[in-house]
Amino acid sequence: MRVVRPPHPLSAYRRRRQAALAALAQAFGQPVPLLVVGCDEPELRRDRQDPWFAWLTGCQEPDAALLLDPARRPSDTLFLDPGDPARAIWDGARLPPNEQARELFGAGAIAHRQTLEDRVHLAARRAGGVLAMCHRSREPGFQARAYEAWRQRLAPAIAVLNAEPHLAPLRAVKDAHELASIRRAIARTAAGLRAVLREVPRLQRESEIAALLHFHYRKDDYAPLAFPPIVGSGKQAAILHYPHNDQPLADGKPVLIDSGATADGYCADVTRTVPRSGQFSERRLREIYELVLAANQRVRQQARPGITFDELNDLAWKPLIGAGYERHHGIGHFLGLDVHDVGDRRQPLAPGMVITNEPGIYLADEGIGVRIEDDLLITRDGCAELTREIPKDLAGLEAWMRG
Ligand SMILES: [Mn+2]
Repeated sequence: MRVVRPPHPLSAYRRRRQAALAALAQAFGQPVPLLVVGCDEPELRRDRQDPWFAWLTGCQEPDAALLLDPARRPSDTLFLDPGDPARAIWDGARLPPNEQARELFGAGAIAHRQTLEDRVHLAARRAGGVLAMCHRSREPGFQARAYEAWRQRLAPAIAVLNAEPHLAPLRAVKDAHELASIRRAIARTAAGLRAVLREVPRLQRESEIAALLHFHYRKDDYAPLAFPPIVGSGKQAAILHYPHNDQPLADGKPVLIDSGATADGYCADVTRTVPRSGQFSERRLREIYELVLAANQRVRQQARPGITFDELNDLAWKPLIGAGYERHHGIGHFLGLDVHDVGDRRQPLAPGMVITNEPGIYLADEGIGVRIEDDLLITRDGCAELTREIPKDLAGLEAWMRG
């Protein structure tokens, strides 16, 4: 039996579950049960565990679910699906819902997935016909689809409320264990970039860079990448989410590399833009690069509790716009279990939040795209640049490319 332990101490998950119930009771003015469904087998293999489910349980089993019922003691039940025993020869055996599994995940109670629907009805009826689930309207994913399926299944007797706006503020502030995971994802990304950047002058195609990143980010434990790498040379560097990575590396042009490893499901998200030759010898590229670097540094200097994304955007882009360049995207996003993690971008930043700092200038006509992206932890009096080990000044990058 393959046993995957939760990456963080069980007390951390318990604390998150308790905080979630408390936040919902506060938001809805009464205790409300919360259902969070884990990914099924195909979804898990294609991507990774649903972030809400991972955050609350640390459980990687397929077809699992968590029900928090504030009217019960203990309030948390983890549902596991042992699956069809005949499938074990194909997919490996699953964890059965027994006492060992309950202890492994530190759940208050454990139950068979078959009993979930009855338990949901019971919990919702006791709460006056309401149940909360997480529905993300920005970039909806697995949980949003589960929300819709359960909403239809439970209507009209039970109303499904959206827990996400009320739980997002909790997940946006990372605890020490989450920060350790993010730091590990970044260390993995730094090691990968260090190994790959020195190869760039000898490589011929974007695909070689992308494939090497996959190798280095996954070789330790086959953890998935945070997202498919974006490796764009020349005019492809000016396509923000360039997905193909299949063109030759153009001589005398920059290569934009936007990628990130994961650790414990947590993401790194780092962009470096480097000259294909290994040297910033083109005057025009240097000029653009320095402008973007200055924007990146302005944001790093000002990122602190109380400041908003709007203010950081002004700091980053106003001088660039003043110099005649266009703003194509926001300065950054929250980072965590999701690459574009949950959190309210209109609210002031607070200690424990992790954001990206990624200004860029994109000149497709000139075959130049430059983005410099770091990951920042908001601290009590400013921010810590978690990606500082990865150079971004011209000399530092050239040194890494020399090997
Ligand atoms: Mn990013």
